[in-house]
Amino acid sequence: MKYNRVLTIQDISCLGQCSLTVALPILSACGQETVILPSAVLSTHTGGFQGFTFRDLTDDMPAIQKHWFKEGIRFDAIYTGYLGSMKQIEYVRDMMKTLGKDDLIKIIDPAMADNGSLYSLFDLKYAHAMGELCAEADIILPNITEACLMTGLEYRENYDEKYVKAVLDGLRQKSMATIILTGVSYDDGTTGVVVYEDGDYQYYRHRKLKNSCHGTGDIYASAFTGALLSGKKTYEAACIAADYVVMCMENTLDDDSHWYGVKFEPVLHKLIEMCRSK
Ligand code: PXL
Repeated sequence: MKYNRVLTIQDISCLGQCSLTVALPILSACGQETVILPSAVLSTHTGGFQGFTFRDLTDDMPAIQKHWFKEGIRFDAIYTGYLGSMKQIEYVRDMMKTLGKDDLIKIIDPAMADNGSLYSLFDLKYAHAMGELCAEADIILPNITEACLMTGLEYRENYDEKYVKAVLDGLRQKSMATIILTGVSYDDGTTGVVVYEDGDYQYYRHRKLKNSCHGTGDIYASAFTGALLSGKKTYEAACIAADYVVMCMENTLDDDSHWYGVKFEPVLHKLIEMCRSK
């Protein structure tokens, strides 16, 4: 299995099973050296809790970057999720230019929206800036809401393949990145991901357990990144991550008190097995 050094930049929601509190364990479980850069520290995530705290760490970023640069620390991959401010998008761009090894893989999950709405701390200006960052990535993992925000296309709850192709074409006009479009569902019982790579579309369809569970986008992007870095091809990594998210949801749905995230930890060994399988 390949051993890479990956930098992941996203917030720490102290409670909430999302962003760094899932990226770090998942990438580590996938056998990768995981370096973290917290974009902000929140008491909880913003999806359903009231009165959460928010410590913006934007101003710490340039000094951390400078220190790493001076120490000669370079990364095989940089993977970003929920960022704390517009300024951070600039800093991430700069880190992608200065802290990568020659064959750096840039993976951007534009974590900012779901189910037709932006998360509570973001606005359209942020969505536009995130679109510009995605233009510089090698791989992007938007859901349909994020793709619409970045392309200006109308968000629809019900759609067909023609609409999904229009969304992908819209993204393609902005970015040459490989696209993993998540949460693509054509009927009530199934959902899946579309992988658009080198001009080819592939759709991986699987059971739909619920419309959405909090944090599954972050778990998906982290598991995808871990599987890819451990040596899987893009489509295979996309399928492994999808299967893992289904397992995490299955492990959670009987517990109504666990509404704020999914119990990904007890099934982490399944992800490890999938990453290790030939
Ligand atoms: O799961 C995405 C996410 C990450 N981080 C924070 C969030 C959310 C979604 O609501 O609020 C702080």
